[in-house]
Amino acid sequence: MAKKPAKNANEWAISDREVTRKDFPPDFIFGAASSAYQVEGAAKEGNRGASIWDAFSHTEGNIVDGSNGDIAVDQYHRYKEDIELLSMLGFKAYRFSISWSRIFPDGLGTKVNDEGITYYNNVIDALLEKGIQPWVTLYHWDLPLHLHESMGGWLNKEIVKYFTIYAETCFENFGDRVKNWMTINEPLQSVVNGYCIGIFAPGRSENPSTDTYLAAHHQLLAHASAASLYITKYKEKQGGQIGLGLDCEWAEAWSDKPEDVSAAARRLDFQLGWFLDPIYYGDYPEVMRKKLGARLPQFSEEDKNLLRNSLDYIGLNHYTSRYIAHSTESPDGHEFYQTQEVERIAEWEGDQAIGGKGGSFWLYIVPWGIRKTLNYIAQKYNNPPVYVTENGVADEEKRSAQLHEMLDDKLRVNYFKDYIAQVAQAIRDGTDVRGYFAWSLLDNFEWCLGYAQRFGLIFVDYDNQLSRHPKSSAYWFMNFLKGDKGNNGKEE
Ligand code: PNW
Repeated sequence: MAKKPAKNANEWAISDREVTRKDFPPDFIFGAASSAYQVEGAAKEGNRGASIWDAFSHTEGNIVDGSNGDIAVDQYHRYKEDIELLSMLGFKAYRFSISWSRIFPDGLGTKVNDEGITYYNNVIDALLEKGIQPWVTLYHWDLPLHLHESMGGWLNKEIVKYFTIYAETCFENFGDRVKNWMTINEPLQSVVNGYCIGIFAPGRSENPSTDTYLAAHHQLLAHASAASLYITKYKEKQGGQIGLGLDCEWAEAWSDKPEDVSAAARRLDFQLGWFLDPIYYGDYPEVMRKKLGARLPQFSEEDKNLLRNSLDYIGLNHYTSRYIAHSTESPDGHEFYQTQEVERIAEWEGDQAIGGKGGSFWLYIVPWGIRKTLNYIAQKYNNPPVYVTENGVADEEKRSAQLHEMLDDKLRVNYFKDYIAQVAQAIRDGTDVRGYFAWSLLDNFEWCLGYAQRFGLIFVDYDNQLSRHPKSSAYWFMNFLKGDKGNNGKEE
């Protein structure tokens, strides 16, 4: 394959000065994000039912360091301390998720667990007391285990009904105070890793060529059902908005050859179009229908009606970018990439990588990729409101590092500076970006990678009672949010 000349980073530089809060409109919202299973712990407290992640993480061999989320970073007991930290750093929003099995322990929706309601009421009230908006995700991958075991979870269409009951229970109980909802976080990661590759709960890889698309189909229908219910019954009364959280790497064509250019476009259709085309255009992208044929489920007219206008905003989770080349034999191996006929390239032997290496094997630092992704969404979907609901990087592995070294996270400070500058540029390009959430407030349980991968602005000392220590990146945000930094130190 012809080597692509590496892009010159300067080509994408926006300005010599550091990004400032003033590069964003005053009502642009800055927050930090987390999810229930990754931070709460208290797995057996408060009458919580088990989720698929409890079962998955307790099965030997599934989590690289043999850990699980039983205790996680104990936010269940320490939410006040964590909200105090958010407030100290100057964040105006906290994105967290509700654990479905705290609200309905078996998922069935017959009896609400009052202890779960009380816990989230406490969190919401504590946030509001500090002037921090609660941004609530209803589903961040922790399906009640009973729903999986008794009926096949996301593979059964009945799940749509149970999700809707759960969602409505949350709107009813919390919607007087919660004005920003997200139905589902990253259906793509949850179905590709959960039903094709098998490295996420529920750990299935038996029928990748059908289950993956079926599980995604039901997540879309669950989104549409819950979001339409909110929009028709609660939105006006409660005055809030509801969105869907989608992850997308930027796909940069490996070369100017037509087959690579169309491979990159196809890749974006398999990442974003998969979920957005049904909502904005009434069906899956044509290229998916063509390549998948009967393996791709169909929408009924009723489904299409529910999907249409089922979004007030798009939540974009963005971390990294890849070169994409056409390939009929994808070295990524898995069915999902084979079907797409793409090869994802981050580094090529002897060539320059697409970006610097972040602390996770999959994460390359490509700030311009977020601007391109935001502009792509604006152009393809008629400039809808977008919030960047996750963006961040894991620390470099430093096994023998001292605490003070771990706290001086220069890599992350630079990552945030450069990515946030590109978000500001996307706004100047005309995209309707309205907010930005850093992933993550705290180091936490990074799914199958356990606790070794630290994405936090705040260090959690797993060897010392889970004590919290803000890293340099937390202080960078604090200064940035005060709006008193930048312009090379000079005031405007
Ligand atoms: C997101 N990728 O997952 C999740 O929403 C978070 O819960 C998670 O902690 C965070 O990103 C960091 O990983 C992703 O391979 C996992 O491109 C993998 C990818 C993207 C997002």
